[in-house]
Parts: sequence; C-alpha cells; structure tokens
Amino acid sequence: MKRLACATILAAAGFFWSRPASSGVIIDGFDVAHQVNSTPGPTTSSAPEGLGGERDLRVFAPPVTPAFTADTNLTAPSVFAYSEPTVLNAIVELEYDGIDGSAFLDATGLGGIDLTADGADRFVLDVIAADFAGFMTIFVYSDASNSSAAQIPFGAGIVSSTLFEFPFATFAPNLGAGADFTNVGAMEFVIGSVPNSLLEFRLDSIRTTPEPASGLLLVGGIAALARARSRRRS
Ligand SMILES: [Ca+2]
Ligand SMILES: [Ca+2]
Repeated sequence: MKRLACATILAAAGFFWSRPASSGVIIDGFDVAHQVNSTPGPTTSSAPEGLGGERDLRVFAPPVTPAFTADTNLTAPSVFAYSEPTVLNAIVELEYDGIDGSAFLDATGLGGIDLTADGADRFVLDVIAADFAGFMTIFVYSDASNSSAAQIPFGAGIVSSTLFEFPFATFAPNLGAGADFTNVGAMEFVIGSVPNSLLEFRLDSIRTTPEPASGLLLVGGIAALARARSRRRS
C-alpha cells in the first residue's frame, strides 16, 4: 500500500517534471465583445486577448433580414459564435494580422512571429458546439506570396468541449513555397458548414500547444513507476 502511494506520488511528480516550460500561446480567447454582419460587411476589433492585439472578422453570406451575424463574447461569454437562421452556406473568417484596422489581409502584419519558439508544434481549436457537420481551415502566411493551409472536418452533434488539433507538420503549401512557421506574418481561421445546413457553431479558444498533455502524462508516469520499481529492488 505504501509502495503504491509512493509510486502514485512519483507518477504525478513525473508528469509535472516532464511538462515543457511553456504551453504555447493563446491566439484568441474571445474575451472582448465583437460582432460582424453579412451586411454591411467585415469589421475589425481591438482584441487585447488575441495574438497581435486585433481580430478581424468577416462573414461571406447572402444578405438576409435580420442580418446574419457572427460574434465574440456576446452570444456567450468568451466564446466565438454564429448561427445560420436559414440556409446560407455561410463562410466565417477570423483573421490575425496585427493592428491594420482592416479585414483585408496584411500578410506580414504580425512581423514574423515564431510559432515554434516555446516548443509548440500544433494549433488546437476548442469547439464547444456544432449541430451540423462542417470544416475548419487554417491559413498561415509568411508573406503575401508564401502560405500554407490545413483543413479538418468536424461532425454534427458536438455539445461539449472537443479539441481539434492541427499539427504544423500536416500543413501543405498553399501559395509559393509555403509558410515558414518560425516567421509568421498572418493567420486566418475559416469555418463553414456542409451545404444546405443550419449550422450553430461555438468556439471557446484558438491556441498553440506542444505535444498533447495526455502523452506526457503517460511518459512521465511510466518513468516514475520505473524509478519506484528500481528503488524497491535496491
Ligand atoms: Ca488586423
Ligand atoms: Ca487585416
């Protein structure tokens, strides 16, 4: 019993020892209220909680009355949300390109951020609601001539926090030679539904992260158990 308790404590300690010094960056936590309509069009908002200090938001949808909207921190606290009231086949875009005051892309606006500086190797999007299936696409730009993209579909029926991981290694060149993830000037996150659906979508955060914590827990726990076992033998 004592040995088991010791091994458990060491396993827990192993987890913390093996955790990286940093755990990525928050690209957006959606803490500031911001809304965009399909008409009159795109908006840009100060976003002190977002990477680069500003979020540019665009929706691509036919004009309807009342207007189709997407928002942050309005439908739900610290959440990005939109809901298609009729079949719109809407596309919604979140853009991080520094403080340019425009929903048009400034492909070098972030000034060459190194997304891997703290050991991060993937984006994680925390989707908390999606009643219809759809897709998420991420575009990463080093400049206007070089970008990479990755797309992940999501299924219908998401009702609680579901993490979608986009490892940097899975991105394919979209323009030129592709993006250099150690020299990033802008990022776009695009969300859309499958055709002819009425998607209600909610996103809790966008961030970067190193290897998944579950893998580190396993490695740390095994190492600690091995140490406990060798102590028992000695
Ligand atoms: Ca901007
Ligand atoms: Ca912009």
